[in-house]
Amino acid sequence: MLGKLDWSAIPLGQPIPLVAAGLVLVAILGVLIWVFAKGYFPYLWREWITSVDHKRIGVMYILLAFVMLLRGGTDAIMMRTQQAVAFHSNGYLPPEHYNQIFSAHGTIMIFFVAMPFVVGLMNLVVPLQLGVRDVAFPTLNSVGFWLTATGALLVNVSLVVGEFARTGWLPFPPLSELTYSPGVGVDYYIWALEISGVGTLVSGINLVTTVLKLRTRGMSYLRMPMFCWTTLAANLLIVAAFPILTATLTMLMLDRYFGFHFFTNEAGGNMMMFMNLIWAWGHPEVYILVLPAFGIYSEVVATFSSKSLFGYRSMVLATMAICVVSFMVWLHHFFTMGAGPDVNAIFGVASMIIAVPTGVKIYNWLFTMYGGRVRFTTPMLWSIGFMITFMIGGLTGVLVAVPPADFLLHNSLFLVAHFHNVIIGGVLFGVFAGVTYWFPKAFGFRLYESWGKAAFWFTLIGFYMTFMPLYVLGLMGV
Ligand SMILES: [Cu+2]
Repeated sequence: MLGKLDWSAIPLGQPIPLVAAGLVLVAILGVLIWVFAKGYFPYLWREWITSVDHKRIGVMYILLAFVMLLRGGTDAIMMRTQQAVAFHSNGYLPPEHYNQIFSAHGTIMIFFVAMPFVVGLMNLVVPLQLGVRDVAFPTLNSVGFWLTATGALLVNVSLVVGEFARTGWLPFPPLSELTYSPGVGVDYYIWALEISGVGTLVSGINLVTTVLKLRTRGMSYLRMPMFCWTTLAANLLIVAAFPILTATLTMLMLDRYFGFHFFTNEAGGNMMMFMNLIWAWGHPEVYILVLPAFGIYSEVVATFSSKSLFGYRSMVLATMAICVVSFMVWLHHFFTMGAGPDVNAIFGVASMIIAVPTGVKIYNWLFTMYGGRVRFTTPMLWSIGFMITFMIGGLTGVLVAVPPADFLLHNSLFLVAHFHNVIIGGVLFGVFAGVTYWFPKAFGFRLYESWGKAAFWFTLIGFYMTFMPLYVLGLMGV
C-alpha cells in the first residue's frame, strides 16, 4: 500500500532537514494544542476552513503565500550561505541537498508564493469591486484553494520524507526522466504541481465567469475598476495556459511511470518538445502574475494622486494586448535551441513588441501622478519603487529578447537578475502595495504606516544590493 515508502525515506543521517522538520512539527503541534485548548477549533472549522466566502478564501490564500514566502526565503538564504561558505571548501550542504533547495526555492516562489498572493487578492477584492455577493461558484473556489494548499503541503513533506526534485524550478528532461532522476523527487514535483495546477485552473474559470457574468446593475465593462480588467486578462490566461502545464506534466508522468518516450533521449523522444510546451504555459504565467499587479498599481496610483486614472481606455487596450501577445513569444526562453535565424527573429520581435503596451501603462501611471495631489503613503511608495525598478527589469528583458545577445546571456546570472528584477520589482512590490492598501477592507483597521515605510525601504535597498551585482557578474560570464 505504501509503495516505495519505507523508513529509509526519513533522512536520519542528515541533521539539517531533520532539525528543520522537528522545529516545524513542534511549532505545528504547539499551534494545534493552543487552538484546541482555547476551544477555537469549531470556530476555525466552521468560519474559515470550510468557508466558501470569497473574502475568507482570499485571506487564506494570502496567508498561505506569506507562510511559503518564509520557506522560499529560507531556501534562498541557505543557497547563498552555502555559496559564500563553500569558497575553496565543501560548505555545509551536500550537493544533492543543495540542488533540492535550489529547485524548491524557484518552484515555491512562483507556484506557492506569487500565485496564491495574486489569486488571494483577486478573490478578496474583485467581487467587492464588481458589487456582487460572491464569486460565480463559491464552493469550487474553496476546492481550488485547498488543492493549492495540498500542493504546497506536498512540497514541504518532501523536505523530510524522501527528497524533492533536483532539476531546477521546471523539470527539464532528460534530467527529469527516470534514467537521470530515479528517486521520488521529480514525482513529488509532478504531483504537487498537477494538484495545485488544477486548483489554479478552477479558480481561473471561477473568476472569468464572475467578471463576465456577475456584475452589478450598471457596471458595464468600461466602468469596471482597472483591477477587474487585469483580473479578467490574467484569468483568461490561466484558463488558456494551465491545461498546457497539466498536460505537459502528465506526459512526463507517462514517461516516468509507463515507459512512454515523449521527452526521452531514445526511442524517438524529443526533449525540446518539453521546452516548447512548458514555455507555452511559462511565458503567459509571468503575465498571469504581473497583470493583476499592474491592476493594483492602477488603483493605488489613482487613489493617492487624488485623480482618476489617466488613459483608462488605453490601459484596458494595453492589458488585453499583453494578454494576446504573451502567447506568441514562448520561444524566447530557448533561442539557443537552434531553430534558426528566421524563427528566432520572429520571436525576438514579438517579445520586444510586448514592451510597447507595458510602456503605455508606465506613462499612464506617470500622467496620473502629474498635476495630482500625490500622497506618499506605503502603497504609493511600493508603486513608485515598482515603476523605477520594473523599468530596469523591462529594459534588460528587451535586451535578452535580442537573439544574438541572448546567446551570450543565456543561463547566466544576468538572466537570473532580470527575472528576479521583474518578479520582485513587478509582482511582489504590487502584492505588498495591494496588501497594505486593502488590509483595512479585510480586517477593519489600518496597518501601522511607519512600519510599512520601513519595510518598503529595507526591501528596496535590499533588492538593489542583492540583484544589481548579479547583472554585473552575469555580464562577466558567471
Ligand atoms: Cu518569456
